[in-house]
Amino acid sequence: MPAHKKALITGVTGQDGSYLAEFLLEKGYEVHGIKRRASSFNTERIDHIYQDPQTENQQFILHYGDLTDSSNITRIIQQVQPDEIYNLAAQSHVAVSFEEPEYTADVDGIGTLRILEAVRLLGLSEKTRIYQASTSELYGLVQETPQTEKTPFYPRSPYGVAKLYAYWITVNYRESYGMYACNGVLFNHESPRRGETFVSRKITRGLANISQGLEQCLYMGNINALRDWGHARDYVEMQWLMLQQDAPLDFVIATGRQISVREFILKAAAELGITLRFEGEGTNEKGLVDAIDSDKADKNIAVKVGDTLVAIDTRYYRPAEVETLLGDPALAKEKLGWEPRTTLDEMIIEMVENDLNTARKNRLLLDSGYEVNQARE
Ligand code: NDP
Ligand code: GDR
Repeated sequence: MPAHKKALITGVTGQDGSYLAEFLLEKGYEVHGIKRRASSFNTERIDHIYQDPQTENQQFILHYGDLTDSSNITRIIQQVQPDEIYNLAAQSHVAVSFEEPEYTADVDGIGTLRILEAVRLLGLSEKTRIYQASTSELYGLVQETPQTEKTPFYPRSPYGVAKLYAYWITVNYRESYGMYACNGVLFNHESPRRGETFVSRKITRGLANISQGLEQCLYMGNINALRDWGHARDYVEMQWLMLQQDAPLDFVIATGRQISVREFILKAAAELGITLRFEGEGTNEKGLVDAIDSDKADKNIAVKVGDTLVAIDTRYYRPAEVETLLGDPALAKEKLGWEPRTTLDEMIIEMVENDLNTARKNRLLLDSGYEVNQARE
């Protein structure tokens, strides 16, 4: 690789953006990232790799920007002249997309078009390769299992629909203008850096807090949903690999295994040594979480707060749900030589350890008479 290949990452402050920036810096890239202006610092995930603008030979450079602002995006791409663009920025929360559908369409759908069009208009179509963060949410109401690159799409949320537009506009620019642009259809991937309101992190953080007496109850939505969960650190490597091929191709990235949200809760609880308790109708012998039944929760009979540790709160239900996702990563294995390294159990242990550390620190602070304020939703 020639020295100082340049990459531009949108969404660099997010989970994937932070792992990808680390990965590319290690590979010797000059990495540019787009961060949003916020009223408080929003760079926690990348603070450890931050380089002052005064640094000699600065390799990690941040730009203020927003995918809703075409002129800003065009100017940054013109200035950076990137060899590779990783479009990771998105309003990425499926449930929130039902509350902010128009904004989600603007950022997740049209935002992708803004990048493709900027590259085309700036005459960079031959130089700049583009990775689009596509998603298993495209499959939505699944038409076949496991899902492959050929499975038909049927998105079930404003997020999924916006990402469907982004998927096809990426394919369209590739076919129309010969651009090296491709979609990574990634299944759920998590890590200790996962946003706190996604289900995996909500579980590990909530149960870690419960184990330290900082919270009493974990309120969940549809715990029967099935997902194919991998580790974000493994998945960003594939994002890079997809841009190093002779020709652009879209790939499914998944582990090929699925478990339910309910099982995820039980695994995290076991790691923390918590016996989950549930009091209310339908208590059963196997483990009290098994007694929580989404259908009953609809009728408001499965929830009893008090010393209950896990309860269903229908506020976390979605207007339309994606019940089951299971990916087949055979093509990625064959053509990219890619396989996930981290097992689900290893990932859960890593996430639990991280959240337990924080919970213990907060416990210590509280016991020493200091206030602890934690964001909740
Ligand atoms: P995160 O939510 O952790 O990160 C999203 C990033 O996008 C953040 O840096 C966020 O900035 C930024 N962003 C949000 N809105 C805008 C905007 N209007 N303009 C510029 N930047 C914006 O997501 P992940 O890292 O988990 O996911 C990365 C990408 O991959 C997303 O596109 C997501 O939809 C997609 N994806 C994720 C999967 C997963 O399981 N994680 C699976 C499949 C696809 P800020 O920090 O300021 O909020
Ligand atoms: P998802 O991830 O919607 O698959 O999108 P999320 O972790 O939010 O939900 C996974 C499943 O868990 C169920 N669930 C809950 N979800 C949340 N957030 N909170 C709860 O309390 C809760 N209880 C049950 C959900 O209903 C769902 O079925 C993620 C995002 O990263 C997207 O950006 C990405 O495209 C897809 O993964 C692949």
